[in-house]
Amino acid sequence: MTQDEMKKKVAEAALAYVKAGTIVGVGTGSTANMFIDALAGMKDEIVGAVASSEATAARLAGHGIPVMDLNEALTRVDSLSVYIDGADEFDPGLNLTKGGGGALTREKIVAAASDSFVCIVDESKKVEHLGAFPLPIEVIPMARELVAAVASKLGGTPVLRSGFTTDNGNLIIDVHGLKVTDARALEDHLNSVPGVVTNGIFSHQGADVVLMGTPSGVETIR
Ligand code: ABF
Repeated sequence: MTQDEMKKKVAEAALAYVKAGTIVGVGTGSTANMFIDALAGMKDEIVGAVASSEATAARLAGHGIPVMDLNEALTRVDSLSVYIDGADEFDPGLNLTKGGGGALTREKIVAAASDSFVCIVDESKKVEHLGAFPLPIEVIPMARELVAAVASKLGGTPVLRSGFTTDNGNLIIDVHGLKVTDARALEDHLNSVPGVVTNGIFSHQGADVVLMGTPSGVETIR
């Protein structure tokens, strides 16, 4: 099975977590795109979807799936029923690194507004410790050098994502070479630096379930 076929299988398996009559949170990236394509077959059963990026909103709308603003959605319901999204890495505690696509802040907001987070990945995303994938940090432009210095002090190598602006008008610093031994502590530490919008560690908003595509089928990890 190719990597794309594994992604497609997990995207389809995630439909089992979509409840009829609810509003669904939808992530960003190639695996999330396959989920959106699969969700199109259920579009008449759900109230709508909240998107974690402009790209996802456009793809949902292209399928005729009603796209709702998060604030509008939360005036109608207390929370979204489920958030379904990919990841760049996951560890045995279901902590994630996300943000390779640059949508980490909106992804974390939509995940926080959802009752559960179903993460859809192929087996290449499984790691013992986060950190092999460069950790993205969304920063307000003025704080770029301040945040880079903090990342260097932690032993990482900060690299500004060239020519990239987030949907929120900010920059991304990708931190290479970090050894993440305590994902929760690192997430909190980086988020405490003024000018950091958020970082790509999802420990507070970690996955409740990971659906991992393997050559022999979809593995469910809780
Ligand atoms: C988003 O898409 C991200 O947070 C992560 O960076 C990426 C995973 O992409 P893909 O599904 O294309 O591997 O979910």
